[in-house]
Order: sequence, then C-alpha cells, then structure tokens
Amino acid sequence: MSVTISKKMCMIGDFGVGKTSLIRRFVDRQFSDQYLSTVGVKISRKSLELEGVKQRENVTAQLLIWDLEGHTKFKGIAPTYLQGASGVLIVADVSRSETVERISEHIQLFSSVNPKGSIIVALNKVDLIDEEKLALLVEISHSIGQDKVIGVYTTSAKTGKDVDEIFYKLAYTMVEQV
Ligand code: G3D
Ligand code: MG
Repeated sequence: MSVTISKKMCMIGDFGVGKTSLIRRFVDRQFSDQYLSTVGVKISRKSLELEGVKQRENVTAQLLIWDLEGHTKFKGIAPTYLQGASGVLIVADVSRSETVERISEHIQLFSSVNPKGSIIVALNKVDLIDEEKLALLVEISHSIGQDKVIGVYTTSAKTGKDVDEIFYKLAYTMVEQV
C-alpha cells in the first residue's frame, strides 16, 4: 500500500547562491549557466518514492518547492513565503563567505515562523573552491547550525554533487515529522 503526502519546502539564501540552479538540477536534471529569472515566487513540484518510512509502508512524497525568483525582495514576502513550510534548504555560496555568515539569520527567520520545521544547510558551488577552504567553511557552518540543523551538505548544482541527497534527506525528515 502506498500513500501520498504533500509537503511544502522553501529555498532560502542570498541572491546568486544557487537556489534556483539546485532546483533545476534536481527537478529538471540539468544545469544551465544562463536562463532568465522572472520576478515573483516559483513553485516546482516533484514526486519522490520513499521507502522504509511510516512502518515500512511506501510513501510518495509530493514536494512543493518554493523559490524566490530574481530580485524579489525577501523581507516583504517572507511571512507568506515561509508559512506552512515543513522544511527549508538554506543555501550559501562557498565562494562568497559572507553568504555563509548569513546562514544563522536564515535559520532564525525560518524557525520563528516554523518552529518544528526541518532545516538543511547546503554549502553550494563546491566545484569552485579547494578542499582546505571548504573544510573550514563546513566547520563554521556546523557551529552556526548547532542542534537546529539536521545536516550540512556540500553541493554543486553544476556537477550534481549531493543535490539529490539534500532533497531526499529533507523529504524523508518532513514525512516522518507528521
Ligand atoms: P539564486 O537562485 O540563489 O539567486 P542561481 O542563484 O541559481 O540563479 O545561480 C546564480 C549563479 O550561480 C548562476 O550563474 C548559476 O549558474 C551559478 N551557480 C549555481 N550553482 C552553481 C554551482 O554549483 N557551481 C557553479 N560553478 N556555479 C553555480 P550566472 O552566471 O547565471 O549568474
Ligand atoms: Mg533564483
């Protein structure tokens, strides 16, 4: 027997960190260096078959992935954008350390609206920096996230590294949360 569970999840992170690219890699299986972003909120859907949740019943998770397009001002739209989300992917760009420093603000904001929501941190664009720098940023991110974050992942929308992993991990956690 299989059940379908719908879950809203959001992407949060500074402009240009790769939120839309991660969705495109995961949902459309592609990476593009050039595409036009429109203004507003875009919601992508993706169904995932999850095994071994809910007493071993197979579960279909229908993810509704919310993303801010282009330069949409996050501050004004945040409450509507975040409301009802069971989880969030907080994305930073490892080639711009200021985006990593802002992770804790994003965690606070999301938690204030959804105290029980699941949080995953994606340190994106790992194809751009060397291992040593990356190790340091991972360490910093772990200390920022503390107990609120269920995982810190190093991703690349360009190569596809750990992209499926972050969405699946979040989907599993959101579904088990019910
Ligand atoms: P955003 O949705 O968070 O604002 P985008 O970010 O997904 O629009 O990505 C911003 C820019 O970063 C894009 O380049 C995109 O191609 C690039 N990018 C996203 N993820 C990665 C990655 O993992 N590795 C590399 N090397 N680049 C990435 P442009 O040139 O269009 O600004
Ligand atoms: Mg975008």
